[in-house]
Amino acid sequence: MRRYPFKEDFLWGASAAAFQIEGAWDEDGKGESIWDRYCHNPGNVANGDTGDVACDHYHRYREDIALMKELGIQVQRLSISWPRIFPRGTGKINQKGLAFYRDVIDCMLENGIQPFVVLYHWDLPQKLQDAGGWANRETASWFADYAQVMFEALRGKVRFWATILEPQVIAYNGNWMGNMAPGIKDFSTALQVAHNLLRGHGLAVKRFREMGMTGEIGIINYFPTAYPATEAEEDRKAAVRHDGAWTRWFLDPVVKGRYPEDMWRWYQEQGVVLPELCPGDREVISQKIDFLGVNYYYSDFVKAGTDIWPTMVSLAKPPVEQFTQMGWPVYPEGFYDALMRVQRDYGIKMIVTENGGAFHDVVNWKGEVNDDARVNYLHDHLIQLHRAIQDGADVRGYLVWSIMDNFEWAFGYEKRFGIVYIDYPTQKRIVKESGRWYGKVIRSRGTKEELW
Ligand code: IFM
Repeated sequence: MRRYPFKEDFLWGASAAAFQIEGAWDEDGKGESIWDRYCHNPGNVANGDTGDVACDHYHRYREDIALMKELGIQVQRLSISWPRIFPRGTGKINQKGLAFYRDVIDCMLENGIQPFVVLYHWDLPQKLQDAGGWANRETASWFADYAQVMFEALRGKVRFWATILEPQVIAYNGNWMGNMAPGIKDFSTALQVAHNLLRGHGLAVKRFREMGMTGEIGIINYFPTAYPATEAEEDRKAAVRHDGAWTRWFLDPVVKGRYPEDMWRWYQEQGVVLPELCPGDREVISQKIDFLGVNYYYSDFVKAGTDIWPTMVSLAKPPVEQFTQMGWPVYPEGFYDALMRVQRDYGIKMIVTENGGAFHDVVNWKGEVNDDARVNYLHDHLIQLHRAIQDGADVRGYLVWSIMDNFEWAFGYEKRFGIVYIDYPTQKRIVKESGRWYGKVIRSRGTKEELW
């Protein structure tokens, strides 16, 4: 038996997002978001599910925060719903929306939980989408104005802020593949969206500094490690392009102040219309950040091919035995590699802001959820995290996805990621085996042999 002790000041917690748990989609003056619109259009989301009620966290946040405390959560990541604050995206503030987040954060603080606030977790006000969404350069400035309101409203209460969560998914799934809101299918639009998301990020960081905010600010990216499927040179190059599209395109401008040249050239050769770069954009995007949020779930095994244009790659069958309910390969070594790679190529302080798995959970006759598969997933990934830290990765915290089952976007409620089970018809919460196990890891900082 081995032990995997983490340092005393290592931060342990969990994550969730406004649209995925809050519900109350049109209450107390909230405006429509692109995800409300997307769900309400039949055929977009599995089983016709919507975010209208979700986990009803809007009305049950006190109960949920009490549960977080019981589990030993030290840091809880939440996101702010932009249309709750600005129903039309800009203009008049909805005071009830602000009051809700002040109450949630005060309640976390009273319970000894540090709030970690994400400003944009995908629920753009529909009014702004009607004006072109993130493809419109002005959206970045409206985002900074909204961020400024939140900085002022929560000044002194929040230690960790993140601007944009997984810009890759917003740009690609929402605007290239069209399998998420707003459902657009155009690669050039996706790159323009990506550029404005990064500008919005930089403008918000600038405001944060100008306002003399205390605490730390960063951006959260998604890191599927890209491995060549074979040793063939063309597969190696394909993996470099896949990584270029999903990781470097979004991180190089922020940390290194420029888009990756190999990808820029490749896209030109493929006839892609590249984003409009204006004077000053580079400087705005590359504002100094305090940490990078790393989300890791699985890795990709890549070969040269024609399935995915414009990168000209195909995805190979992963060499693993286990897949999650999402069909994602379970590959904890990819987590280690992702963290080491960020350390090597970007040399930046990290917080793991999401890691976890969806599995088929059942409530047994005793009313318990014995989710051994999730315990194993977390166990194996935490061991890799520990290894990466030992080997020099500067990782300061780990937040599991997710504190509770929730609305998994186009997959609806069927896919369960929580360490707390939600019985949607009754809204009853049941702490899963993984929640109890994770609580013990937190309390012991990984020092207890029997946990491993
Ligand atoms: O549920 C999502 C979350 O909103 C963003 N990161 C990935 C999770 C699992 O798909």
